[in-house]
Amino acid sequence: MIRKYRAGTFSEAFQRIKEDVGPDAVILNQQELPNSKNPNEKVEVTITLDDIAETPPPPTKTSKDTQSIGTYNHKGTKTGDLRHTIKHDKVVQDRLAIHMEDMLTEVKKLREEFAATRIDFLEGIRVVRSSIPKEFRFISEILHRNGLPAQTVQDLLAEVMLLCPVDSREETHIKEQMKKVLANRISIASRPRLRKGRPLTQMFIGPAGAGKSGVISKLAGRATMTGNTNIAIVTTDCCRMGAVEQMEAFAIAADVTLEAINSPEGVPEVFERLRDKSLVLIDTAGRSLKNEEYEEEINAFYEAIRPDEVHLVLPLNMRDRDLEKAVEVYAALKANRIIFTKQDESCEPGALLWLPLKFEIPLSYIGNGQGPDNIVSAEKEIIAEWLLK
Ligand SMILES: Nc1nc2c(ncn2[C@@H]2O[C@H](COP(=O)(O)OP(=O)(O)OP(=O)(O)O)[C@@H](O)[C@H]2O)c(=O)[nH]1
Ligand SMILES: [Mg+2]
Repeated sequence: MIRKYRAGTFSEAFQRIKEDVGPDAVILNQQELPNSKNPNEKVEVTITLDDIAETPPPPTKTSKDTQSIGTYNHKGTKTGDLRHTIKHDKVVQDRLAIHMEDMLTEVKKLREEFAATRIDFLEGIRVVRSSIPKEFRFISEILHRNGLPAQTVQDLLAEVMLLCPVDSREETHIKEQMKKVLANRISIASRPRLRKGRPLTQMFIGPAGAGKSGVISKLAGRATMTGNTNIAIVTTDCCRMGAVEQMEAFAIAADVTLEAINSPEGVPEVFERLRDKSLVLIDTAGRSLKNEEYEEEINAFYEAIRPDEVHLVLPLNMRDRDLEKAVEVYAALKANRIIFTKQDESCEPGALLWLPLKFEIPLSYIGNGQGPDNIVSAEKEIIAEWLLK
């Protein structure tokens, strides 16, 4: 509600306002009325009785009275007439102060919430790391030590924890359950089947020195020992000095047929001769992975022979990243089985689990020494035991 007071002087107007309204009045405007003929209406003061003025009244100028009011106001001198102006400023200030206080409270609250969220987040990470119940820590350490990736270990632990409720967490029980879980995950190739009328053909490829020729002589030896003497070895590794001679020495000793093929063109003739064999093991040369000619050569032999199985031979003591790189290259060369050699020399057998899973190429054999008998068909339980040693 707005009211206007006219008086001869501002002092009179303020006096009347004070008498009428008391301290609640808020002065909106005050001005002189120079054109007024009435001596009792020389000034006009506009007030509002609402508590809050949306905007402060515009500052008044020029007149002596007004000046004096302004001076008073700024100096804060106590006069009954100025109380309203002071009160108006104070209301605005109070409002602003309350507003600022609200904002500060809000900012404080947000800061606290942010700090709490950050702590939760950090706690969350810590929980993941330290949430392995103490009974399972020993097995977690074994798996890490054996070269299994952290994520795989977490997954395995989660599965085993479900199988081992709180009242059955003895070390032997946990280990047994882990062995089962591991065995379930290990990827093994189906066993090769000999058939009548056509030989089973197994080709062996892989990096230089991986153990390809060794695997072939071990498998040939094992076959003859178990009564299958109708086998042959074909070697395409004819360029490397002494490679053929080395295989020849073995073939003579084991009484196994050996054929050497210089180029893919020689394949039909040789395989015609081997038509009645039950098993043909094909050796290849090991060359640098970056050698494109080598890739072409292996591809050309593959196309000419069309073997039933292509075994990628890799040493288990190779570093993880090198293993991955090798599989990337050789998978393109149609490898569909993985053989790990040098298991006896490796102290981190984790790749036996993660590599076949990652590339979806199952395991066939594992070489575990330099002796002629040091080869085993990949078995889930045996590998699971190695991973838990
Ligand atoms: N300790 C151990 N040594 C092995 C194993 N397999 C192969 N070796 C050794 O690794 C070396 C290379 O074996 P090879 O069979 O000649 O390897 P390769 O892949 O035919 O080699 P290239 O024909 O040159 O590409 C030899 O000294 C083998 O005795 C194994 O399982 N354990
Ligand atoms: Mg060789």
